[in-house]
Amino acid sequence: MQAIVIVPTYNERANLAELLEKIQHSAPELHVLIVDDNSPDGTGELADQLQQKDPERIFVLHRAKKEGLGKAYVDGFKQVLKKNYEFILQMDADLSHDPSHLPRFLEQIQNHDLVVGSRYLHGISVVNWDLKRLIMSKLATNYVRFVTRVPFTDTTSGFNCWRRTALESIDFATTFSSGYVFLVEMKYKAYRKGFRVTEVPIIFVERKSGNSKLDWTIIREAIWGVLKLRLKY
Ligand SMILES: Nc1nc2c(ncn2[C@@H]2O[C@H](COP(=O)(O)OP(=O)(O)OP(=O)(O)O)[C@@H](O)[C@H]2O)c(=O)[nH]1
Ligand SMILES: [Mg+2]
Repeated sequence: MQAIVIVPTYNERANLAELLEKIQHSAPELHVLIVDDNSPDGTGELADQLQQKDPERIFVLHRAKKEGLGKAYVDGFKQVLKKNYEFILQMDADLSHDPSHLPRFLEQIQNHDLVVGSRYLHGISVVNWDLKRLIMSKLATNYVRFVTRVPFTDTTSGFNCWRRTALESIDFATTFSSGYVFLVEMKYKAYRKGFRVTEVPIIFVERKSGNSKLDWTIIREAIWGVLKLRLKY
């Protein structure tokens, strides 16, 4: 199996070692690419140390500065597409995405081109979110479905698995969003191109430390970003 998971990190020093251990436990053959944006808490140095312990399986891409999740992913995707990986996963570093779900993605991608991890496939599978956050996330997902007509129950999910051909079809030179909308933009483009998409249920656990960064600026950007996506593509 030639598969790799890309994990973008910004100040994830407290979570990274545990995450890598759990990935190895659940999917021992899966390679990992950590894409760190020069985190001030030293996540990048820790990533290098972990890489040196397992250089055949763990890789690190250091970026100069924080530019948002989307930009980090674009660089990560470009790097892995130069190698011969057939399946490319993406997941958060803060343990919100449980690596025990990985085998399910790898199973489903055998006969699909994009597998989306959904928090809303069977009711709501989110742990430790307050009502406000839950309502905002559900509203966001329904808004995206309404505007773009994508069939996903979780349109903003960041836990996904791509077949190489689907990922290659996305022209990263024209991806315009850097934050949450990037996750919507990629799913929308793959769906519009007719790739075989499906969802698997995931349980999302809110990070234990740190506050949510969701604020009105992000929400405003997301509302416009999704409209722009629908109008442009
Ligand atoms: N390289 C890089 N990674 C980022 C950046 N912003 C966020 N990340 C990472 O992307 C993943 C998702 O970001 P989170 O901060 O968990 O976003 P969230 O889950 O919506 O918000 P929280 O409620 O704070 O967890 C995490 O692994 C972050 O470390 C960035 O600018 N650059
Ligand atoms: Mg998070």
